[in-house]
Amino acid sequence: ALLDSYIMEKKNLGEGSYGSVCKATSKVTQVVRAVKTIPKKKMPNIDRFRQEIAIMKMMDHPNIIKLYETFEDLRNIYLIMELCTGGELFDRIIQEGHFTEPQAALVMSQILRAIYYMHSQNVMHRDLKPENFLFHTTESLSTSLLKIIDFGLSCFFTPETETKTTKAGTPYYVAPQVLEGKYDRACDIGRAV
Ligand code: PIT
Repeated sequence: ALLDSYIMEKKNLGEGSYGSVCKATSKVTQVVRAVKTIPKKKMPNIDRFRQEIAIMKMMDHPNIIKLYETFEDLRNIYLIMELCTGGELFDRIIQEGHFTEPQAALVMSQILRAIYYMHSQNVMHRDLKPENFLFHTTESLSTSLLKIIDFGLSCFFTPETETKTTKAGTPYYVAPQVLEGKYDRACDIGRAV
């Protein structure tokens, strides 16, 4: 069980649409991870959740959060993930007021690399927004890696042939073709089909 292998901290690392995340230290290796705790009671759709885990376990890219292991007890399911301490891209944009062109280029190239990789694995994210990119460390923008999080709305797709109809995403950011109910992977880059 989780409690046997990790020491969990009480303080929350972050709170998002994805639930609450805190730090935990492995008793064996002392490595510090992020743990997302999901109460089973609040789980509307177990199959969706299983798919989220399957997708995250597949992903292996420097700009996508890593899922290392999962635990389950009577009340909760726990996801042991890579620890990011640098906060959301959203907050960094607000703090800085504006980005220089070289800074924006660094951010965009990391985002596009992650999306290109995800799509090459036939996975679309469907909820990309500045809240769902975390900086790995608190170092400067130019030295800290960006990581995509929250695969709660992600799904598999069949390239070239399949169009999706499920309306998923966040109102302020969702691509127009998603609202129209006919879209493909291009919804992750905002472009209409
Ligand atoms: C961290 C630090 C933090 C939040 C998270 C990770 C959240 C990650 C996450 C990733 C997912 C997901 C839900 C939450 O579905 O403040 O290291 O893929």
